Amino acid sequence: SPKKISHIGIAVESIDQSLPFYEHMLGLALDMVEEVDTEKVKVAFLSIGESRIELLEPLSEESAIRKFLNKKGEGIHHIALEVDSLEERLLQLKNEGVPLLNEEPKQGANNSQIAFIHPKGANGVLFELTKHVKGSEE
Ligand code: CMX
Repeated sequence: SPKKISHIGIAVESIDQSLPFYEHMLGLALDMVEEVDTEKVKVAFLSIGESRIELLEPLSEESAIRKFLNKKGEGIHHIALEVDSLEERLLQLKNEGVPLLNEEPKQGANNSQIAFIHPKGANGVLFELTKHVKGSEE
């Protein structure tokens, strides 16, 4: 079973403009900022206990985050669960008929492997499954 909430993703128009609230008002520590080319997003991770908050800013008009912002505005975008074996879990979900956005793991932020469950199969919530890859920074 999943180990913990890896992170909660929040879609923002601008990381630069959003960060001060998370750092100075909420008092969270910034871990890192990274561009994820495969997803056409820039992300910022802030630690909170064992989990993190991920701010997502679109880098292109084709980014899923751009579409989300245009349709719904800023707000919670996804919940990411940390799993041990991503391939195994995806196969299991596929066999159960759960709609997956990608059946094969893809490259995520911080050298992780990720996959998404379609929100229509999960009560309107976009779930990401993520596997921490050894050697990447925690
Ligand atoms: N949470 C919940 N529901 C969502 C959603 C989200 N984040 N994004 C879209 N939806 C819903 C929409 O409200 C819509 O519902 P209705 O049909 O009831 O109106 C439905 O899903 C389809 O939405 P859409 O706007 O037409 O968008 P698409 O189908 O083109 O894309 C999705 C939606 C989830 C398939 C797409 O965003 C996707 O592939 N996401 C996975 C990749 C991703 O999000 N990458 C960014 C994060 C990267 C990272 O963390 O590194």
